[in-house]
This record gives sequence, C-alpha cells and structure tokens, in this order.
Amino acid sequence: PTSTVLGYPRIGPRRELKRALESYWAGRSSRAELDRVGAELRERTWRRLAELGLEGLPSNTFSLYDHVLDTAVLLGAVPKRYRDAADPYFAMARGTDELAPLRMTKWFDTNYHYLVPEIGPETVFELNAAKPLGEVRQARALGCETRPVVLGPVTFLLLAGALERLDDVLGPYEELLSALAAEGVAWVQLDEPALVCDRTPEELAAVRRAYERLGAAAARPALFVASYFGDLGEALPVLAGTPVEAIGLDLVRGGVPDADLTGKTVVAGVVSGRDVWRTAPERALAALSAVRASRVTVSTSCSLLHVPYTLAAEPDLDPALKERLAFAEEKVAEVVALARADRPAAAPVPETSLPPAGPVAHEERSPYQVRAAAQAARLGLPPLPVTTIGSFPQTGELRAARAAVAAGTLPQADYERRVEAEIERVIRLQERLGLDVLVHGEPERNDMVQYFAEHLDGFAVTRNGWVQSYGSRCTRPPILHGDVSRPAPITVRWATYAQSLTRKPVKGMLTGPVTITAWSFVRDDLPLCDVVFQVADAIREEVRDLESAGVRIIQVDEPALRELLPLRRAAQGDYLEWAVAAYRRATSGAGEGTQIHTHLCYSDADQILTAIDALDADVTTIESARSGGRILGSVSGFGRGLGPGVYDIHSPRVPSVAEVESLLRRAAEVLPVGRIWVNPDCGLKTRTYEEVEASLANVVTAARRLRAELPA
Ligand code: THG
Ligand code: ZN
Repeated sequence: PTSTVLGYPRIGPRRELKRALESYWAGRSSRAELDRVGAELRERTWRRLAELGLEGLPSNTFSLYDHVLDTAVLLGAVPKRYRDAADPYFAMARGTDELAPLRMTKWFDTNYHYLVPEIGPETVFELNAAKPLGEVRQARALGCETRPVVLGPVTFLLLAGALERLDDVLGPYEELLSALAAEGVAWVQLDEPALVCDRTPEELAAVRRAYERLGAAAARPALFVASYFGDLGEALPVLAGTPVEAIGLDLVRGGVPDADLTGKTVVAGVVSGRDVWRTAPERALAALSAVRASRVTVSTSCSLLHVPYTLAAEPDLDPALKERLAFAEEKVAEVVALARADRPAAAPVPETSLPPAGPVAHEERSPYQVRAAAQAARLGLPPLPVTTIGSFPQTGELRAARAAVAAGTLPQADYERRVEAEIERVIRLQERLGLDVLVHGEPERNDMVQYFAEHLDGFAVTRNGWVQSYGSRCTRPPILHGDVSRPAPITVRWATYAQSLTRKPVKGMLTGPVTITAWSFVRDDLPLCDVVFQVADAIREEVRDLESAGVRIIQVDEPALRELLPLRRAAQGDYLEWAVAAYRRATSGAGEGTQIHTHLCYSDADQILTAIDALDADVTTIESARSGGRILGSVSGFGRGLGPGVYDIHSPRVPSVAEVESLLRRAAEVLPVGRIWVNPDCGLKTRTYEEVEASLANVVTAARRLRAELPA
C-alpha cells in the first residue's frame, strides 16, 4: 500500500512560527517577514516528509493561527465588522482595541483550541482559494505534488452551529474543487471529524447531500473524506453510498468496520496521532489486513498536530523510555514502514506495572452544611468574599531565572529566593487591595500540569516537545509512562511561606487528577480511569500535607473535566462517574474545617453542571463574565459556594466598578448571598501587574458596596 499522514505540526521544531507571530504582533517585523517564516516551515515539512519516504504529501495543513479560521476565510465567512481592520485575519483571531476576537473553544476532545466561525443569515459565502492554491504551487516548485487538506462542509457548519446553510456553502466548495482540478491536483482531503460524534438523521442526510453534490462536480480531484477521533458509526454507510473515492478511518480509537468498502480506497489510520507511543506492528498489520476495500493507504489516525516534532530534540529522555516513544517524525517513519510491509521492529515491552488501582473508594466528607458551619467559624470571612483563581502575572525575570537554573547558570537557592520575593510582593499587593482569601501567585510554576509532572514519579518531561494549544501558545505535555506516586511534598513550602507573611487565609493551589492526566500523554496499557486514580492518590497526599501544615483553604482545579468527556453520549455517564469519584478521592481526606475550592474554565460549564456539583467542593469558581454572565441562568440549583467570574481576564480591559456590581447583583438574584464568592473568570498569569491592580481594586470596591446593601 501507499502511505500518507492526515496533517503535520506547524509551529516549527523550535517554535519558529511562535516567535515570528509574536514579533509581527508587537510591530517588530513585517507581514512579509512572517510570510517568509511560514513558507520556510512548509518547505522544511515537505522536504522532511519526502526524505522519510512518505508518498502522499498533504498541503494546506499549515496555518498562521488556526485551520478553522482559515476555512472561514476560504469561504468568505468574515464578519463585516472585521473587514476594515488593518489585518482582518488576526483581528478575528485576537481582536483589536475596538473589536473582540471570535470565540475560541476546544477542538473535539483535544487541548487544541479553534476559533468558532460566525455565520448568520447575512453571511455571503464566496470562495477565496489563494491559500490552498498557493501551497500547492509552492510545493510543486519544490518538486512535490501534494493533496490539499480542507475542513469539510458538514463539520465546518456544525462547528459554527449553521448546518442549515449547507446548500449555500456547497457552491464555493464546488468552485474550490474545480480550481484545484484546473491546477492539476489529483486528490483533495476533506476533514469531517464531526462525523464521529452522535449525529441525527437530518445531519446524516446533510452528509449524504453534501457528498452526492460534491461527487457530481464536473471537474474535480478525487475526494478523500477523512474522519478521526473515533468511529464513524452510522455515518460510514452514508459516506460509502456517495461517490467519494476514499474514506479515512481512525483505526486506533475505532475498530475495523465490518462494512464491505469495495470500490473505495480506505485510508487506514493505524498510527496514533494522539499519543507518543510507538505503534505495535502486529496490531497495525492485523487492522490493515482486516479492511475490506479496493485499496488501502497506510496513515495516521488523525493529524500529527497533536504531537511534538521529533525525539531527536530530546537528549535528556531516559533511553529506555525513549525506545518506546514516537513523535511526529518517528510516526511518519512507522507509516512508511507499515506501507512497505517491512515489519517495523517491535516496540519494547513496557515496564511492568503494579496491579491496577481500580476505581478506589473515597470516604464521604461531612455534609456540606456541617462543613460550611465549621469553615465559617474557622475562617471568619465577610459575606461576598473576594479572591482570585491562583496565578498572578508571570514576569519575564522569573521565566529567565527558570531557564538559567535549567542551563546551570543560576544556583537553585538563588532561584528560590527570587520566587520568595515574588510571593511576598503578591501577598502585599493583595493585602493592600483588601482581598479576603489570598493566593501565593504561583511564580514557581511554568505550567499548572508540567509543574506537577516534574515533581511526581511516573512522569517524564520534554525539553522541546511543544504542541500548539492555540495561535502562538504551546504546551509541553508531560509523558505519563509509569505508575504515579509522589516522592515528597510539592507545594507545601511555598504555601506555608506565603501563609507566614499574612494573617489572612492563603489558599493552597493544586491541579486535579483529571486535568493532570488530560494534558499529558498517557500510558495506554492501563484503563484511563486507573491512571487518573493513581494521580488522584498523589494529589490526595498533597492535600493532607497542606492541611497538616496549617493551610485552611485548598483549591484543586479541574479545567479539563469537560475536555475528556467522551464524544459519544453512550460513554459519557460512565466517564463522569469515575472522573467525579477521582476528584472526591483526591479531596475527601480533608477535614470538615478545611475548605475545598475548585475552578473550571475553557468549557461550556453548563453542559456538565450536575457533575460539577457532584465534585462536592465547598466553593466552585467558574468562567462567567466572558460570556456576559450567561451561566447564571443555569446555576440556581447549585448547592454550595459559587464564584461566577466578575470580569474576563482574556483582555487587557479594566472592568468598571459598576460593571462588576451589576454582575454581582445578577448572581444575587439566583443564589443566596451567603454562598456567592467574588473572583475574576480565571487566573491572571497572562496579564500585567498594572491591569491586575486596577481591576482587582474595582472588584473589591464593588463587593464592599454590595456587602453594605444586600441582606446576608
Ligand atoms: N496548561 C496546559 N494546557 C492548557 C492550559 C494550561 N490548556 C488549556 C489552556 N490552559 C490553554 N491556554 C494556554 C495559555 C497560555 C499558554 C499555553 C496554553 C502559554 N504557553 C507558553 C507559551 O506558549 O509561550 C509556554 C508555557 C510554558 O513554559 O510551559 O502561555 O495552562 N497544559
Ligand atoms: Zn481558569
């Protein structure tokens, strides 16, 4: 068989695109310079893929910011208000002084964020094929024939919540096919990941209509419809009944379908694009030979966007672990080897593990009312207590100091003194502003998951394993490869240092077990829930130690609770049950006088509010202001303390006292005043001290005004 991949990382092996973007945005370089970096990254990718022996090279998988935004631009779906901006593309992506950006949300169950296209009845679709055509021509000039990759019409419209516009959008898609055919393009890949979620009969009918019509186009390349992140289920016979020439199946997450696909090419995704493990050749070869189709192409289960570039950039990884790993380049080599039916060398057997932990029971904490009374007596907080989510601005000095420690040019002790100085500054600032529950500001953490991974056994961290999260922002997901345990307390020294500086309560800050797991690459030899329970037990020990050290409030964040929710409804109940149990396992060791907080964001919290309530945290802070307080419509049944965010931290704007007051009044209409907390939407890490100080001052003023006025 031949070989291909569905997509490739684009941020650059050394984050070249990040640097170029941030320099352009800061006005330090031109658009031409940015485009030159983009062109160079594409060229390097095609050359490398060809060198590795890959036959089917994709194009148009590069993006300056986001491929969903690129699709909106391709189809002319640029809302009017952005058209006069100096750079409409980045105005949609990031906003301007006058305009808010498009809404951003998670791409299926990944940690990648896309921009939600805004499509209304007034949207006029109009093809603008410059980008895919430009990439085809650029590759051709290098001697490479490529297969342009474009988000398919059904997924594009479903993401925008506008499937009713299908007939209108198919015109530009037909024109695109004809333009590509005129360019001599043999194949085009249309991505339809939305087809692996539950779809209604009407939606399946839309799939049929779309691909009947595109299939009937007079002049067109061969059509390859790619699905990924799961099984096509009922969408497979629908697609198979249309004239599309090839169908892509995720054979890592989904099984080989029974369907006879004679007449079609199956692009068989047998090398995972979602993890960093080497492919087991027996399993892959068995899947390849079980497919019943006229032709089979070996491929990845999804785009390689979600994994780092190469293991070659990881000299510090333990060689025994490294032998079990494959990043993007190594995965391409696996695809090529499988297609040549060379048997790739078997991956070494993973380290043996302890007996699986299983969904461990947790003890029940006292009833909420009992805890609330004990905590009120112990903490002595005013009504409408003001707090923050945890992180304060990360200064360039601290980031540089961390890099210097890693490079061996700054002694650890000097670094720790700088962290302490920063903690002291943050505590003094909060006291001066009059906050009620303080935080230490997390200056010692690079990332809320990476930091814990660095201090737990069973994890490895990478030096250059960057994965795009959104735009120029990346994370380095840790590799959870063994049994997880906590060799020593992690956060206790910073929390107790902060508490030693003030009489006000300081919150201890931890990341929850689901989020640590969701934002890592996780071993696949144990059920996910067993792994999460191991992490829960490590966090549980940290909770106990913080409590013993005198910390009276402990926050355990779960911003990724929604992200791991299975794409198919049938599996969601089971997931929520063990995810909630893991959280309770992590937190239920705390005594009734210890107040447990949690924080959730980046998600449509209203979809899982029942599960959030079931976490049984004493106080939950959630993103609210960003969506104009919409969440307040669904929280009236919430049984414990709740802090709906009073301002959006994503923008540099300082909220006025009146605006905060008005959100608090709305909260007081749906929740008892005694259970309302006052806090921003999320952490303050990406803001400046100037913005933070002005914003929090207004928040405190608003809370004080309402305290004087509302009956407690
Ligand atoms: N950590 C991890 N995943 C996340 C978040 C996180 N996913 C969801 C959300 N938060 C994504 N948001 C961001 C925000 C900022 C950055 C990354 C993801 C960021 N990254 C630095 C950069 O790109 O320059 C690098 C940070 C580092 O040194 O590790 O600013 O908070 N895991
Ligand atoms: Zn948050």
